[in-house]
Amino acid sequence: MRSFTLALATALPFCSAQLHLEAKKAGLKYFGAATDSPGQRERAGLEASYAQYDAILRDNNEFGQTTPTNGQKWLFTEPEQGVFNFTEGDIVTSIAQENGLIQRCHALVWHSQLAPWVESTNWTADALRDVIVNHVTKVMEHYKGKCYAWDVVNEALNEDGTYRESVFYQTLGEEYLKLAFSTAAKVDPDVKLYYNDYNLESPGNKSEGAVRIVKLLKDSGIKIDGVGLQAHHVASRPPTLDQQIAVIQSYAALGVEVAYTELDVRVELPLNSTSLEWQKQAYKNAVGACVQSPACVGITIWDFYDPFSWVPAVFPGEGNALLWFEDFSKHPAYYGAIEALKNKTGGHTCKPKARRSRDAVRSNRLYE
Ligand code: 9MR
Repeated sequence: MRSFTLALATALPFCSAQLHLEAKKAGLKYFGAATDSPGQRERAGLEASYAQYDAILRDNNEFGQTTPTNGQKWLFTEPEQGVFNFTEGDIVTSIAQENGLIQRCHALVWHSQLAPWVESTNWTADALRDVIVNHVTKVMEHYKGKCYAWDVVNEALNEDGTYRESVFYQTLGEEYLKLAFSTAAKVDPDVKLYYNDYNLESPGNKSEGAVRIVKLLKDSGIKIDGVGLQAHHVASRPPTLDQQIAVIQSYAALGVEVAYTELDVRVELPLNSTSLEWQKQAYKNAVGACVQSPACVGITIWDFYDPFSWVPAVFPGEGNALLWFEDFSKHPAYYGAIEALKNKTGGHTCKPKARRSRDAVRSNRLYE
């Protein structure tokens, strides 16, 4: 494997490309990375890395877009009924505005990271309608003019395509989706309204569920502009390029746009050259599916720096799902993403520029 890599390396030109720059050349609106407000992302022992992290996030050639990973969620924005707090969300909005980044806003109606009062109350249908309308209205009014898109409803579907039994669905049935989207459209007619979920990246029961949601809204005359593919993939079994192109087409056929909203590709630990190569292919195929699909407007990775990823806490034994290792060297997958972007423009495949760091050698990484 190593001699193969070295042989390839001598034949290829160096990469000087960066993600957002190449994404724009390939016709996308953006390549972005979600980020957390400092209070949420802090990890003991990593304080020294913040400056380097901030510089990469603010490099407009690397990233042209950001999403707050947590700060705009219900738990933070309306922790008590009628009491709104935008402190966490505003931190990321300021980063976006100061650095000219497009902001995707996330997420208005979601069963998770919901303020406890919403779940612990036994609502009448009317009372919960008022709660949804008030939440969507107040949060969207606060961020009006500052978001390219809103994830209006997040993760409403089970894997088999049926509706998740959230407090919203149990009380209102699918009416809650109509209410959330129709309210959102009234508050800000200029922002793109998305349905966002995971495992929507290949055709199947769940993607058909998303198609049904788009149709439900459109048939009722309610505005929906996009389907967000979270794309939390697994390096050993990601969707193929063709599956992703086909499923994007199934959404596009309904007249909505598509975005990769939370892309990451988790790897079983410890890393090895095979799993890093799988990860590279998985990134390349996700990015490639977007650039090859006219309906796909952009790609967001769910943070870019491995230590700030949600993965290890939720999937023990897995990690390194993003594009920058802890020592800030880049994953092979970074170059997979660049290759996919350049393929669109006829650019050449390239080899990574940096030399392998001592750390990388120690952990048997083949790139950098
Ligand atoms: O990255 C987010 C993490 O910090 C939170 O602890 C977690 C709580 O569920 O949410 C993570 O982001 C999620 C996103 O908002 C919706 N799709 C799944 C993401 C990963 O869990």
